[in-house]
Amino acid sequence: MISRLIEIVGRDHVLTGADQRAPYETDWTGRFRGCTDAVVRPGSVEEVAAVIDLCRLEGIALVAQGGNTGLVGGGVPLDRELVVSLLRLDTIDAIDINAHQVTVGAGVTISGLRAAADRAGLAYAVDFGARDSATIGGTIATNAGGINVLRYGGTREQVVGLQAVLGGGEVISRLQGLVKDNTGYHLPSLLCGSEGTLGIVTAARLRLIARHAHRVAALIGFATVDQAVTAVAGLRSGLDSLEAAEIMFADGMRLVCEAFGLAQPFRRPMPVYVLVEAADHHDPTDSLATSVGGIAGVLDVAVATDAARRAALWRYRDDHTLAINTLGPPHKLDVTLPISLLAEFVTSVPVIVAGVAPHARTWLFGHVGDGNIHVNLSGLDPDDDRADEAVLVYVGELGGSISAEHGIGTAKTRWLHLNRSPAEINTMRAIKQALDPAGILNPHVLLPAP
Ligand code: 2HG
Ligand code: ZN
Repeated sequence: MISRLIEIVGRDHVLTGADQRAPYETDWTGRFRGCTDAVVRPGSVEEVAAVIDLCRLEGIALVAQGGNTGLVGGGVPLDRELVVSLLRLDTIDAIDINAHQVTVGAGVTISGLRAAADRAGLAYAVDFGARDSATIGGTIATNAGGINVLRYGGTREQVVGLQAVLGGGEVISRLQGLVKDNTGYHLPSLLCGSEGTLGIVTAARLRLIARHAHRVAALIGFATVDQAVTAVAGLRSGLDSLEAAEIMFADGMRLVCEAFGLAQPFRRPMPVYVLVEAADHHDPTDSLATSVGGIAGVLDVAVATDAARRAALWRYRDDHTLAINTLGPPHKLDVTLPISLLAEFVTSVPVIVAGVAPHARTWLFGHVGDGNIHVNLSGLDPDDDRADEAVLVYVGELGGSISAEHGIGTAKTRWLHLNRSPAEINTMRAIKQALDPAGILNPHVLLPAP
């Protein structure tokens, strides 16, 4: 098998040494650790197709991997799968200014694409903390969300077309960039969010957006979640340029400041923090200030217009993930709640967790603009998922989603039924069977064992 893989991609791109394989075998948090016999790094769609075809014929399971920033154990070889790394597919075609689109390889990072779009006077809408490592292919596989969903939607909304190799080795390709194209099932939408179970994305045609020359960020302190939610609703109505609205809490803020030696943003800690950013062709600072001025319950505000001060405010938010990881590999839950139940959820979750795992700590933060809260639990054994279950069952009872933007991976397959009916799960199985008849693509991800 190894020698046949070498024939396809070349000796340098089949990694078998323990040191070479190690970075591909463990996830970013360190919670999901697997092992593989080889990491194969194809350099073209033809090579991806040949690798899949070989695996299909030999009945060998594989896991596709981009920047390995996933958080649900969906991109590492937990069952000794072959790892197919897409990082070499890193070309960015010339930006199509007239179409506001670009075609890029699956291995291009979010930062790389954002920089290329910026040079052309445009922007890519999806953005989040792991931007320097996360790849286009991985973000399509997981339908990644991030901080700008409020204004531009998630990854699926940016994907105009895809090139991918399906489980049978067939290549499907639709990269012409036709925005209007009602010629049957929309396969890019189907592959987006399929977590590598239906095909491996090799390239994408992506929508670009206008680049805004003026940006302003504001960190606002509140006493309660309800006040924060009402404030964000008000900002959304009054401020077309609102791009992000993130929520943090006193304990997370303290942890970030302690972990990285940062000064607290305000003279005294706030129970709830909301970080907002607005971007426009004209300076939105006055509009933001007027809108914030009309909000009830604001305890304190810090406004940042220049890039350095905006970055300093965003550090408080982006560094939550890193700060929590300093406490050991966390359990990560990523949920969406109906916005009206957000305050109840935030109050109840630590109590629910403490009832099941008194030694665990609950950390909450997330994208308040779209109801997405990241629930991180520290102090738990990697395999002890009683607290995870308690939280996810509660999310299901509230009518929320057990995976907002990170995917189901291997971590949450057993709870898929909390959100999806037997008819839906059977439909997903039928689609999987049709597109990956040999069942070799990420076989332990997304769908629970029958
Ligand atoms: C974020 O919003 C990411 O920062 C990661 O989705 C969330 O670390 C997490 O739980
Ligand atoms: Zn997030």
